[in-house]
Amino acid sequence: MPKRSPIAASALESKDMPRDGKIEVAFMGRSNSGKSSLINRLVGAKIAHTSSTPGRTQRINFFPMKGWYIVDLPGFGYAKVSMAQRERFGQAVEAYLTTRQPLIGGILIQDVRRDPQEEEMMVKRWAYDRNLYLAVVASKVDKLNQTERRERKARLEELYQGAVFLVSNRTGEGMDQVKNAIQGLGLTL
Ligand SMILES: Nc1nc2c(ncn2[C@@H]2O[C@H](COP(=O)(O)OP(=O)(O)O)[C@@H](O)[C@H]2O)c(=O)[nH]1
Ligand SMILES: [Mg+2]
Repeated sequence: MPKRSPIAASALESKDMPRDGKIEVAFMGRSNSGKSSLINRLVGAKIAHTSSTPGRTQRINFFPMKGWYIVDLPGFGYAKVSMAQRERFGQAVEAYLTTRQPLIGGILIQDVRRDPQEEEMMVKRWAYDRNLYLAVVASKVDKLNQTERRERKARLEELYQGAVFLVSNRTGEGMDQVKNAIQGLGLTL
């Protein structure tokens, strides 16, 4: 994999975000859910920082694509940062999700073995309220056997009340579904 492509912007406040009006798709998920790995897989390059230490992504990062941006949002549910820090990320993310004009949709990533919690449901509600596209992606499917996969897919689709794509960032399984969803928005990877 190529090492890194430049980040166009890394911001907490809207004044530091791109102003070129290009479309944005936000990648969201709990820390350690596999968000950075998914971004890297989709792009085919190590642009997002992956780590076994959760909570590394603390700013909103904009990765330039062909005429649009992948926006890597800080992972939610990370306990080891201070309350003040958490507040700050939370507010920045909320402000971004509720008001950002170039934003047309999101990819919500979660570990296939977990059930969605309050934060995931908030993301789902946010997308619904703004009438934005949302793809729900369940990662780490390589950790499950075929029976477990079927069970988890059914359970997650019931909880989310919609389609859930099962993927492995390790093997690449299921990646085409995510690519198709992005291409379905008229965007090129
Ligand atoms: N087995 C497996 N491990 C994964 C997968 N996706 C991510 N990981 C691992 O989970 C950890 C967190 O991944 P990362 O992409 O940094 O998650 P982030 O915190 O959500 O950005 C790392 O150790 C990854 O190697 C996957 O699909 N399968
Ligand atoms: Mg990350």
